[in-house]
Amino acid sequence: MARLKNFVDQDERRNNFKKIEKIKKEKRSVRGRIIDDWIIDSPNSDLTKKEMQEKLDELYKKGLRRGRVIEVQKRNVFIAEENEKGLPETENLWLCSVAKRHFQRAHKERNFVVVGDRILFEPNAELQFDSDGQPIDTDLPHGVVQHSFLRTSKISRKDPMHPEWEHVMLANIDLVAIVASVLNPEVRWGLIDRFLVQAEIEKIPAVIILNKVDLLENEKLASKDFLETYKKRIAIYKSIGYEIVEICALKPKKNMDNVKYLRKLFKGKLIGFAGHSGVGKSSLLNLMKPEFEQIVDENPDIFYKGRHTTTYNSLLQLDIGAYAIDTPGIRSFDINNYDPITLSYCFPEFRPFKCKYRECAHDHEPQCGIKQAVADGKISKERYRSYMGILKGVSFREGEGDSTDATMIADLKAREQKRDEDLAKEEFLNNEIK
Ligand SMILES: Nc1nc2c(ncn2[C@@H]2O[C@H](COP(=O)(O)OP(=O)(O)OP(=O)(O)O)[C@@H](O)[C@H]2O)c(=O)[nH]1
Ligand SMILES: [Mg+2]
Ligand SMILES: [Zn+2]
Repeated sequence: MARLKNFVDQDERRNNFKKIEKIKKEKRSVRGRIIDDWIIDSPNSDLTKKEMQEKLDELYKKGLRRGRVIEVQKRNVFIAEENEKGLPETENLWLCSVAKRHFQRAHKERNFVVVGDRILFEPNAELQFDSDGQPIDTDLPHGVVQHSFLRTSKISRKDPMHPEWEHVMLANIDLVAIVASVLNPEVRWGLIDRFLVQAEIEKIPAVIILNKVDLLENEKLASKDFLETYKKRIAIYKSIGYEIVEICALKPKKNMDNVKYLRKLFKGKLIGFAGHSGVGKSSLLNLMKPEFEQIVDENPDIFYKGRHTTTYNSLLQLDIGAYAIDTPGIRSFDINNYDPITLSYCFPEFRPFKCKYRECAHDHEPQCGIKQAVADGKISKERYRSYMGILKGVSFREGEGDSTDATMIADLKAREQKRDEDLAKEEFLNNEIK
């Protein structure tokens, strides 16, 4: 949900036309000039810690302030000023644009500025313009983002439109909540595995939240086979040591223990919520008492329409003493290609087993400790398959636990078709009886 609405006065819009043209011209003129002082604490700089602090103190003296990006709307960045402890004060908001000299970089990087980023901004009373060049009228004080701090962690994927680009989805989080619904839409274990790999790479703790467990009681939706596989999967993740919480966001009173458990787990952290659209990320967040309710579409069939209810990433303060980033559901989650050693490390249950060759990809190599462990039932076949899928770069397209748009939509369509056929059959029978 967009945190703040843009109020555009139609008449003023026309009057500002000339101003906008002028600004566009200025923007064009800075292209071609590369001044890369975006990351203020870049690891490439040879400043000592003390020198870095002096550099920062100088900037603070000049009037720059520290802030946290809480929402990005096209070219506008909503910032919450950080307090002494480095925590964002979400009641102290600023509407900022990014300094023009960084535009060159912004053109090349999709995720130049991401929700969760820590930045330095300069208070400034200039009028702000949206991506269509329209002025924005808000009560918020204005500023210009001058620098960003290096991200301490991130969850990213390959940009679905440009696989060679990285799409950073979450930045500077302390915990990633991987949210899936058990059914409607059906849990995609492969997607969970890919999120876990990203969390392991970045050393971010993760919790798997399985929502909509109420649907497991519906025999039409949850067959015996489904339930069996489902229980087996939960046991697998638990045995590896991952936190996994089953919940029903619609009936919190019925599973208060788990709600309380999550509240305790979340306390004092910045949690990034990630998962498919319609799995209940916003519904879960609402149980954590956010500063304002996240919009949830009550229509249980929303996921059939492939439309997102949450449309922007946004950082919220929670009443339980934590922060959360709500994200719009993703359709596909294709991660970077990793070499076998790095990828194996991201499967913690693989770590105790040794192979003959250090470079072993655990594929066709002889005397492979991992394959032996799979054969001995010490590593689950399912997770091994996930590993192979990610290694070969096919897991997001085919195979078990797949989570692409294409398969998800095909799956939903097949179910819709079956439902229509059942209804037609019922109708036909009713007519026959008459
Ligand atoms: N049966 C059932 N439905 C639920 C539960 N939690 C949420 N829902 C429904 O699932 C739908 C999607 O919930 P949201 O919270 O909007 O899902 P989201 O993950 O935020 O979706 P996006 O914002 O599109 O990414 C809504 O219609 C909710 O009412 C649950 O525990 N059980
Ligand atoms: Mg949502
Ligand atoms: Zn091996």
